[in-house]
Amino acid sequence: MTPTEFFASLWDVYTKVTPQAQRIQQLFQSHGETVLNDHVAFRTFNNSPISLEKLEPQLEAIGYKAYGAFRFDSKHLKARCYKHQTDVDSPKIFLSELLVEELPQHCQDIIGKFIAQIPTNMVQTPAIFWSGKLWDTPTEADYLALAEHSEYAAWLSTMGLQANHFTVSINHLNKYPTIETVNQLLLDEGYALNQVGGVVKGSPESRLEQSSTMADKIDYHFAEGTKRTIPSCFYEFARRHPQRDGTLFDSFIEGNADKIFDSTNVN
Ligand code: OOG
Ligand code: NI
Repeated sequence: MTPTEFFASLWDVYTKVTPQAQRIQQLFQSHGETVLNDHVAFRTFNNSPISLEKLEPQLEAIGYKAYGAFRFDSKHLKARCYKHQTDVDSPKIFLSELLVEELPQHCQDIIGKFIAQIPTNMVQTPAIFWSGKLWDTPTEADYLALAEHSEYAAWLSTMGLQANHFTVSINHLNKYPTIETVNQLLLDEGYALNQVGGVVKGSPESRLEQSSTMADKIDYHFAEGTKRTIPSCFYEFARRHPQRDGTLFDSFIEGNADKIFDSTNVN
């Protein structure tokens, strides 16, 4: 599988639950822009058949290599970022995992029920990254119990493995060269932006500025038969700045990422 095929499949699955991404991409295109992706991100459970460690070889299989590692203590997460070894225009990948053992016991029990349903040899090809939820539909009670302690866990219980966001590279836009012009366009079009810690995460001095929409909402039918509108996936916008040596900063920033995660919050 080529990276191009990998991202095309991811985009198909992602835009089915994130129609705003398709619309916003078309909005940029209608202004003459070519939209390139800076990165995509995935979420998973540690100590499971789909842990970061088990998924990583499938990224390596399409030519990717890890080059950074991150910790989010209050969210009980760790993450790594990956870039393509030869194709500099191929989107970067951000892969995080929930440290399940750090959650309260009742949350661990709920997540344990999901993990127990995943075959131990589940990860065989890069297509695992759009396989969605690999367990039975959760109950609304379990979903809400998880959301109280980990929004990430609640989101993952319903959405599973899929790109939780694509990210427009502002560096490749012409008419919207700054994060402020991008955000203004989105606000003018009526999109809700993630406001946690301010709309713009990061600064030119930190070499990375980011903003994101709040996730689209989908109607979800829980195991009890109840229906609720829940967050699906979101769209991000990133502008990278040159470092002292003139090259663009190409990693991620924990202080920014911590707030981007909140784009799928229920509460
Ligand atoms: C990932 C959040 C981090 C970034 O660009 O810093 C991130 C997530 O929401 O799963 O994508
Ligand atoms: Ni991101």
